[in-house]
Amino acid sequence: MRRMLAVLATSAALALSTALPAGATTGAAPGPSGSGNECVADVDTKKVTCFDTFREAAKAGSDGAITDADNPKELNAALASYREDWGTGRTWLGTATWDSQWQGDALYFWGDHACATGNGEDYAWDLSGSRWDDQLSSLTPSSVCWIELFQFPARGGAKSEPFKSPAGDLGWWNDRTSTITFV
Ligand SMILES: [Ca+2]
Repeated sequence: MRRMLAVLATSAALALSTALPAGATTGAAPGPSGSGNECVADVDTKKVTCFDTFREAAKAGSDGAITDADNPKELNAALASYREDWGTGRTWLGTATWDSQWQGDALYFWGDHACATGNGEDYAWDLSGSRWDDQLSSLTPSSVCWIELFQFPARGGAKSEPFKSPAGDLGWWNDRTSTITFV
């Protein structure tokens, strides 16, 4: 099992190094491939792929390393033990959902490292030009990143306080986010 995971991690790193756009930290997300409502947003490649179930999305986001997580709690636990074993690997950063109380279409953000300690931005995702622009209504930060929202594309307009725990109702921010960042 460990050997298989190591091979997976290596091939994922190779795939990443060829697909990573140089210097790109934001940019309009391309349309998703796949037909489900559970969508993986890869912050490194900017690719969105959708699935029918949380479990399938978690498996894809982790490049096949996590095969049996059915909710954020199970995913956090699986990733924590994965990091203990391997020290690194694909990481779930947080989730944004279309409706309040974590209902509707979900965008699961994945990256190649956990957010660094402190308030510096680790990742940004520009929602403008995608169907998620001005639609987010609830959030679930992972255990390794906080989430900050911006009103307009390219970190424009109002900026939220960091969301450090799940928020089922975004208040003023309901349907107003165009850039999401992970800090
Ligand atoms: Ca909404």
